[in-house]
Amino acid sequence: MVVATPTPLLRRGTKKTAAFGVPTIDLSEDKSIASEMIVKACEDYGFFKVVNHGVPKKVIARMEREAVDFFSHPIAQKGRAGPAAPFGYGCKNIGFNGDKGDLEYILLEANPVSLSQRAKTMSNDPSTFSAVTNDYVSAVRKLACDILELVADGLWMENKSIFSKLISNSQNDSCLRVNHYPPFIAPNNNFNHNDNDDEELNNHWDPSSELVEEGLHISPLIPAVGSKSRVGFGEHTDPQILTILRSNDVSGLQICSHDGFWIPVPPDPNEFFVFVGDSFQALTNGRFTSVRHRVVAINSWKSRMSMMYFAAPPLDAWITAPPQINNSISSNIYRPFTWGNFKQIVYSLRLADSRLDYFKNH
Ligand code: GA4
Repeated sequence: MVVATPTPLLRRGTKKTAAFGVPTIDLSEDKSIASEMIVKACEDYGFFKVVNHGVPKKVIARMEREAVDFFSHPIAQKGRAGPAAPFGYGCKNIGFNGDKGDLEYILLEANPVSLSQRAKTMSNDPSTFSAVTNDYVSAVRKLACDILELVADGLWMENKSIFSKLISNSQNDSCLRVNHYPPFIAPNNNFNHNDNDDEELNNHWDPSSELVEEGLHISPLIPAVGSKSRVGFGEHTDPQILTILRSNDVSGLQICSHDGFWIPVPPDPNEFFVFVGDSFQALTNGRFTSVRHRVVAINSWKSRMSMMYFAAPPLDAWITAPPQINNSISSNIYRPFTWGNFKQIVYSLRLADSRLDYFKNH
């Protein structure tokens, strides 16, 4: 059985509110229904959740343990794996153009050679770190390929691996990111995380002053004077084809609906969330749209940790819609570009920018 939308979420007391149930696809059941539902979710939201995904619990738990262990180290030790340029350990700085967020993170190239090199700066036991990370990457890559094959089926493509082959290619440029957001306690109960007003970024968090107890991070109270909420990771779309996200049980993720509502997504540590990226939007000639999302600090004593696998093709792969893609628009919206061309634009712009606009046919 394919699970339809569960409990709708209603947010009150905000300017823009929305009712939304995360589209949920059960991958263990009937393929033709699952592929139809995935295509619909990609068209309507660019976002969905998968259950019965086939990624072993052990693989997830081990990856989480390695990441918790890494972030629990003193800042001086973590700093040895940084600064992120773009790979390695980063704290508050995102990208190269001044974007900031209230988080620390690691960004890793998702291939065994780079992982084993990087592991030397990340762990006292590099071979375990790279083995665990490789296992996680292989499992989520398999999940991403399964999903892309279902999409090809749902779009009536003759070649079912037309999308999946891009990310299973040995030269794929995929990466793995682990984000760690500090706990946040709003002052005076005056916290409204769904507010669409201008938000101020409160950058008072200092990871070196954090107390760590068995993986649970308790920070000193963060003065949020003058700010209604804190931005963990600012709004953006992901440039790649598909993103596979898993988080612990701390909320904060919000997605933006096509009509401009910010919708909180309840965390689900047992399942994966899937995001359509910009490259998938181009590959489907705009039939799918990449989902804008962000992470805001939610009242919680516990830190949020999320792991994202960004599935990308090789640098020289062409991103252009195959002729069989049919949508209401007959001509190609975008000029063909390689993933390498696109990445250059991505890194020259700010986090929130709409990068695909640079490749639009006029
Ligand atoms: C957003 C999605 C992924 O996290 C990421 C990010 C990348 C980075 O952190 O280095 C970028 C951002 C992301 C898009 C715009 C540029 C590049 C930071 C930034 C400001 C790893 C990616 O591929 O693009």
